[in-house]
Amino acid sequence: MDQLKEIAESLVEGQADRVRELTQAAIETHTDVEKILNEGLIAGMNVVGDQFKREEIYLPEVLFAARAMKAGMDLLEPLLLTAKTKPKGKIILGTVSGDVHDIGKNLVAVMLKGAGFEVTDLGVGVAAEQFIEAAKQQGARLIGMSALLGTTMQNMQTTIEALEAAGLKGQIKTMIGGAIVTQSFADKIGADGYAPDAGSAVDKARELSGLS
Ligand code: B12
Repeated sequence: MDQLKEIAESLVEGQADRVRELTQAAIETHTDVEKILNEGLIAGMNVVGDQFKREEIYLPEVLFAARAMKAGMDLLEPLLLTAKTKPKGKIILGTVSGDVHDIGKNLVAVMLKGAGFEVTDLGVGVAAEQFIEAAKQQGARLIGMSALLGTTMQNMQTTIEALEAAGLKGQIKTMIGGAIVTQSFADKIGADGYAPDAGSAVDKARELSGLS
């Protein structure tokens, strides 16, 4: 079977050890790292997302798949981080309050670091004040927020409103993403930018930092 397809299928089956083995083998045979990520790991996670939506699988299976994804990501991350460029600016990143989904946010962090950004990742369940405090402390001009739940995406707006109340909107820009987020939602809540995936998150961060 095609190597990348096998990674995707093993991820869907939640076999972390197998995903680690296959990812290592793909790296050793010089398969393009972004191809391993997109056509192996992310492709597998997309299948998991569809199956979960159709209720063909349940949370435990999703958790196993998430663990398998992490096993592969741990190997790819150092390779994605071989930054060829000098620092491009600072960004504060996190998943909003009430939300534990961090796979996509972690990918965005890896790609941003790879592109030369200095990333402070606050992790998951990050409150508005934490985003703003960190940005002030680090002198970052950009905050990136991730949300995957209908019930937590409003928390992105809370951060933007808090920035406005502190007189910092415009000075500190906001970029949002996550499977549930759309450009029209970003427009509605007054976010400065939206990106649908980790690759375009880098382009958007460059644009918002005045680097493109
Ligand atoms: C894995 C997963 C989980 C794992 C998370 C593990 C982890 N460490 O992240 C676990 C099992 C813990 C989980 C729990 C839950 N989940 Co869940 N989960 C998923 C699943 C299957 C995949 C998400 C994922 O990792 N995708 C892969 C990554 C790479 O994609 P991504 O996150 O979209 O990120 C990309 C882009 O969006 C973008 N991006 C992401 N963040 C950012 C940030 C910025 C700044 C930018 C610019 C871009 C960007 O770039 C990324 C890379 O390309 C989705 C299904 C789906 N289709 O999304 C459901 C899903 C998100 N979960 C869902 C639900 C309902 C839940 C639970 C409430 C279930 C429950 N009953 O308990 C809990 C909530 C827990 C909580 N409080 O957060 C629903 C949400 C529905 C909704 N509209 O609200 C979904 C959509 C499934 C479904 N169809 O029902 N889940």
